[in-house]
Amino acid sequence: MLLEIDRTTAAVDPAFRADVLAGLAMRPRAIPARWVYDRAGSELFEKITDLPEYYPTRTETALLAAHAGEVARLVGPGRALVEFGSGSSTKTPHLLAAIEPAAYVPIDISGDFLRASAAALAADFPKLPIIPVEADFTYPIEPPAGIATLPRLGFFPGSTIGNMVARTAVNLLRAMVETLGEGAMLLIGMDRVKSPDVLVPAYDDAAGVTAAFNLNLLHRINRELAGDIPIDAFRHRARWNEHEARIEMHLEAVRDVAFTVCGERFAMTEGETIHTENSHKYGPRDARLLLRAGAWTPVQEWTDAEGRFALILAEA
Ligand code: AVJ
Repeated sequence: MLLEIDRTTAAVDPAFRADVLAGLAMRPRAIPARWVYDRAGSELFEKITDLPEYYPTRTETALLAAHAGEVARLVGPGRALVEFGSGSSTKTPHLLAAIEPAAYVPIDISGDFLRASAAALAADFPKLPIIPVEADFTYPIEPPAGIATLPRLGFFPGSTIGNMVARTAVNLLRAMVETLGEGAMLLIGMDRVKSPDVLVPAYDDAAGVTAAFNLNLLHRINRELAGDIPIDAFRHRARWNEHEARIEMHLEAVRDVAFTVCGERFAMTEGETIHTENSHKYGPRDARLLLRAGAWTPVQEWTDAEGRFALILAEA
């Protein structure tokens, strides 16, 4: 029998508490994006990927479907495919079918998601050794014994790298060189700089799913950190920051508001925001420069007809 963890009695996550209390005390206020992705947040993100305004997922999936054969030719046979932040792994089947790797190693910080998607893939690829690793991939990871001697191809789709500021992104790319080892290659998805007329609606959709995704952070704080934040005092904001070339998500106070989190009092004035997520966008040169700074050499790249999204293959 498999028992669910009882979340209502679970202890306060000290890292969540520390990040929220420090972030609310900071000016401007900001809470790291990783806390938006609890179970409810991850489910809302899955819904975002189906929205008409949110082009990245379907554009990247189409690129993979169209070019997986060419990727296979460039990376060669017999590699272990290591996917970083595999989540629900919806894009992976295209790649697995084309490159026929010697093993598949999905790495994710959320064990729940990891096991469910590994089980689904196992049904479709019965002969493929699947070795899930529950870990934080922002640090180098000791590869599992099953792939110790295999050359590796890293897969980092979804423009997840866009969540990070350049310094953090470079550190992560360098950690990936360590994790993937000698002769490694990396297939990475990066969203491109484009008109704010396309970008802003992608992060502020008409159906309000992205708003619910962002506001979920306040619900989570109330639930897990004994908060009394009045949710209706906040609205979702998506802003294009031209200077930083990124979409920023904020929670904006629509009136003066005071609340308590973990026994600490906070007051915000109307119009003040809590910065909750960044989504950096990269022009073609920016993308290649970031990869080089992260110790990777770009080999080949594919983009859609409108140049919205890029899939880049690089070697260590
Ligand atoms: C999961 C970070 C790639 O930046 O496009 C989408 C997150 N947030 N809509 C992105 C997100 C709001 C997404 N990433």
